[in-house]
Formats: sequence, C-alpha cells, structure tokens
Amino acid sequence: MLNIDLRSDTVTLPTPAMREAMARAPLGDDVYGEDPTVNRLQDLAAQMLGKSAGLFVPSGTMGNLASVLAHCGRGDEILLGHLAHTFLYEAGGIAALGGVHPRTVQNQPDGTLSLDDLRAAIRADDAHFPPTRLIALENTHNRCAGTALPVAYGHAVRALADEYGLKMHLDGARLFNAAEALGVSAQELAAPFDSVTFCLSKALCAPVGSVIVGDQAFIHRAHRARKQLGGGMRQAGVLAAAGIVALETMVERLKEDHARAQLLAGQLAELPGIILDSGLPQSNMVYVTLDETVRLDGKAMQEKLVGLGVKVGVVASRRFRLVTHYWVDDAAIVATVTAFRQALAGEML
Ligand code: TLP
Repeated sequence: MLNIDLRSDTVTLPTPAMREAMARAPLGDDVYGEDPTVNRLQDLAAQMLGKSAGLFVPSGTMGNLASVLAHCGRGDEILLGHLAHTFLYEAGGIAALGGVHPRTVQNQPDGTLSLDDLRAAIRADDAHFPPTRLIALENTHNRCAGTALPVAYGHAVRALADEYGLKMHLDGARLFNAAEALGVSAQELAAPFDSVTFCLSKALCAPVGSVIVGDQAFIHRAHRARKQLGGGMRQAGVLAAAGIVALETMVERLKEDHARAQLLAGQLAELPGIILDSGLPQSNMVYVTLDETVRLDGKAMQEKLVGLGVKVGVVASRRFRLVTHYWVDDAAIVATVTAFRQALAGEML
C-alpha cells in the first residue's frame, strides 16, 4: 500500500544524518546558555541570515509569538495580512498572551500587502487608537499558494516603516524556500526586517524547532519572552544538532521540491475536474480546486485518496493543498496523479 503524505512539509521525518548527529551532539543546560550545540545552531542561523544573534525555539508559532512580545507591549497594534499564519493559525496567541491588537490588511494574491493599504492602516497619534508598533509579513506566503515575496518589496515596506518609526517582523517559516524560488540569498530577504523567524522542521526536515534572529538587544528580549512562554529547554542540543544538519545540508536541495511541485501542478491541471487556481507554484505548495463537474466534495475526495495511499490537506470545501518535500520523490508524483485520476473516475457529472 502506498503511503504518500502531501498534507504538509511539517510531516518530514529526520534524515539518517540528523539522527546520527542527534546521538553524537555535545550537550549542556541551555537555560544556563551552556548547550554548545544550541549555541552553534544559533550562531550559524544568525550568520546565514546576516543578523547579530539567534534564539532556538520549539516551534514557528512560539518564534512568531516571542518576537511579537519582544517588539510590542500590551495594547500596541500589529499590522499583518488577513491570510497571515500568525493571524489565522496561531490560536490568537499574540492577543491572548500578549494583549497585542491585530489589525489585518488585505493580502494580495502574491502574498504582499499593498503599500497604500499599509499606509492607510497606520494609526495617527490619538488617544482613541492603539499605537501601531509592528508590521509582520510572511515569506513564502502559505495561504497565498507558497508565493515568494521579492527583496525589493521588503525594502519598500521598510522605507514606509521607517517613515513612521515602526518595527518589522518576518514569519519566514519557509524563508529558504523563498530564497530558492527567487534565486537570492536568505540574508538578502531578511535584511529589511528587525526580526525573522524561520523553521527547521518544515522543508528542511529537522524533527523540531525554529530559530529567531535579530540584533542582540531584540534577542535579549525574545529570550525572556521564550522563558515566559515555557520555551526554555534544557539539553536542547539533541534537537539543535538536527537543525545544524538541516542548515548545512538541506537548503540546496529545496529546488528539487519546487521542481516536483511544478510537475505535480502541471499534471493535476490536465485532469478533468481539477483547477489550478493559483497558477504554477513558485515553491513547494500546490493548491487545486475541484470544479462543479466533480460530484465529490473536498472531504469525500480526501477520503478516497487516503484509500489509494495519498494524503492531501483540505483547505476549503473543494480546495486542497499538496506540499512536496524530501520524502516525496518522482515516483510519488506519478502515483499521486494516478490516484487523483482513479478517485475522479466515475465521479464526474
Ligand atoms: N504551518 C502549518 C499549519 O499550521 C498550517 C503547515 O502545515 O503549513 N508560519 C507559517 C507560514 C507556517 O506555515 C507555520 C506552520 C507556522 C508559522 C507555525 O509553525 P509551527 O507548526 O512550527 O508552530
């Protein structure tokens, strides 16, 4: 029986090299700052992204939350996209735990926020309003089909933020995918931002963890926020060791995932009943929708596919997300298209 899991790149298991590194990692108590492997990962991440300091955190969600807490006080306002992961899928943590007021701006289909919309959303200094403190962007943009936001766009938002004295945070959960998609370095993409969170446990295959990077003063505050959130871990070097392997050996290969996503998208689009509604993917995410000629809804289609050994994510009543990753090879792409064809057979109006 096939077992192809395209629900997310979060399902990636660690590679044999990661398991090996985890077993051998020198360890210490990271709450005392004494885990040499965590320290090495943090330094490596900061250097790769061109910032002066890094902080290992258990998840992307905690990375974004600790960053927002480090930038904002209670009652401050953050501007972010209406489709931002932090707004939609992080359990409202910034409001629940930080008292930070989220104000959404419409995401454009390419994942950006228009400069005019952002400018219009920045509050005047008036006692009626929460003070605008932070702009948060996402790259690649998950709900905008894995689009990559270009370097120039980041700098344009930076210029606006500087006009108003605002800070900028990047949810770069898949920053290395964005860099690969655009043919630029992660450092160039990170440059306009005061802080960046990126994930080791998505396409880079590490089992656990994300890193926040920024300047020393920011990381000092984020470190306290991490402790408040219960994210101070002890011999976390067993996890960080896999993260080092991820950064050293898994970045280059992301282009393979992107090529497979394009292949998958192109072949699914040729099937009757399937619409590739966001066009050919820029990174590792394929979003497709069932048109009105298909009798099944998303859930029923998903179940049929599971029966055929293929797992996909349902993101709306007739819309799916399929994410390519290290454990999805060329044969899996062929098998997935075949499974879609079989699932649709006899279900067309
Ligand atoms: N995204 C997950 C789900 O939560 C939707 C996925 O399968 O894609 N930022 C972005 C852009 C993300 O896509 C995710 C995870 C996170 C942050 C949170 O990372 P974790 O899961 O490590 O807390």
